Amino acid sequence: MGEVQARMERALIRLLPAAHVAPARLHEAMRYAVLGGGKRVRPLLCFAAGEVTHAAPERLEIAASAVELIHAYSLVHDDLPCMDDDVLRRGKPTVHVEYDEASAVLAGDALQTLAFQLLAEQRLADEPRAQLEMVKLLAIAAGSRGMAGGQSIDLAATGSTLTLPELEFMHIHKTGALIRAAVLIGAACGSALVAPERAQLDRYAKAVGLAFQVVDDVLDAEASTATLGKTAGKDSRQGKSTYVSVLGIARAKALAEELRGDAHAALESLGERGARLMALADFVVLRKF
Ligand code: GRG
Repeated sequence: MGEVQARMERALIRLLPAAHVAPARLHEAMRYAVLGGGKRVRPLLCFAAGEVTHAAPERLEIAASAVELIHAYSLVHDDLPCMDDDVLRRGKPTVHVEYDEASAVLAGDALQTLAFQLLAEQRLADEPRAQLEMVKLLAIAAGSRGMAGGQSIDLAATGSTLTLPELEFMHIHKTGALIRAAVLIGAACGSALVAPERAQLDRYAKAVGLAFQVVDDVLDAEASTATLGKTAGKDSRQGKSTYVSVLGIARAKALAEELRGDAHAALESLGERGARLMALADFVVLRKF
């Protein structure tokens, strides 16, 4: 993990516009949002999925950067006063606090478009068609049928109580879609998968995507602001439905375990090629931050 995280940091430093290039304030804000923080879970998943298809790390670091830029943009916009209104992210002031609201909106916008530029700029898949598929996967995952749609449902639902299926629907979109895209895009950087293997990888990605959110809800309820690097306990203060509010802590933890089991089971047919994905499912569920 450390190796991939360090490699990703170097790649992102290189791929983001330099801070001294005009418009310098916007480029500074973009670099502030992305560099020097975060667990890089999506890039880790992207690299691990690339191992299944023997993808070149040079391709994976670009594809994983594209996914991480979308994630970073979503955090910048999510923290804005018009959305979750938060002042702390990755242990430091949020982008609109450190810069200003307009810069935060623009930094998010520009990070999103840079992600697609990266996917279009150089060869990342053996076949042009597979590379176009990556662009489409990321676009759908980030858009109204993915993350942005999930965020919209989340904002609309604040203050009301969701049922378990409604909560699941929201999180499959808000958090799960981008995690799924990270896995499928990583795999697409290498040799083509046979349909049943792709289906198993997809099943894995969906289970891990949902497990990630269940654990996020548990950590929001149980961990401290200092450990998380973001404001803890916010969900209940904002009147949000979470896996903890709907199921209680014990059943939420049991659900995360169940999803970890499902993720493992999905990888069975991949043998050794799925070993790192297997370990990442453990990391996602057992993490403490
Ligand atoms: C603004 C379009 C738009 C979408 C925002 C993902 C999201 C939707 C909002 C983030 C709010 C949030 C706390 C969601 C819960 C799960 C989540 C994405 C947590 C943050 O991801 P981590 O833990 O963060 O991977 P790091 O900092 O480690 O990269």
